[in-house]
Amino acid sequence: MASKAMIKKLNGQLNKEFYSSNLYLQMSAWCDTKGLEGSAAFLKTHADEEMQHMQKFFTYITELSGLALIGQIEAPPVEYKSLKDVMEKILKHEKFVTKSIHELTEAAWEEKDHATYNFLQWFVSEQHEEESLFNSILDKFNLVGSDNKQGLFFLDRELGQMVTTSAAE
Ligand code: OFO
Repeated sequence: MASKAMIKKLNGQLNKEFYSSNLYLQMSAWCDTKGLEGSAAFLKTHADEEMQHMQKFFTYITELSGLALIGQIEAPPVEYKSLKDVMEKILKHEKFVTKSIHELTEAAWEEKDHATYNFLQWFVSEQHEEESLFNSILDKFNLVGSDNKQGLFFLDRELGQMVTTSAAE
């Protein structure tokens, strides 16, 4: 059985996942207004994934007979300098989430809460994958250079294709 302190921490993470979803959805809206339709679709799919992460915490807390608490969620930023700026901010945010998941995992280990420790392992892997994904996207931006409009066009198209590919899997 998870402690009250652990339920509180899990609820904290639930709200971070909610914020992640809102952040990526807002970024998707920004991309749409800039004609970056591939990136908008990619980010919208990513926002949906974050909502699924939120739901995983919601379900787990409920299974523990805890009360899942949706708190006040901060509004995400609305303006971005460029698509590269969006991707840099995502990577920074994902690093923040990774740190938070690792702190939770360490707390579960210290409390000998094996079920929660086990539940969190999925998120440890997921964070590793997400950081690696956004690192590779940023590598491509660095390859084409920030002022290369044709490069941006192809990157946007590639991001859009990533949605089609993952939907087909
Ligand atoms: Fe980006 O994985 Fe959840 O927050």
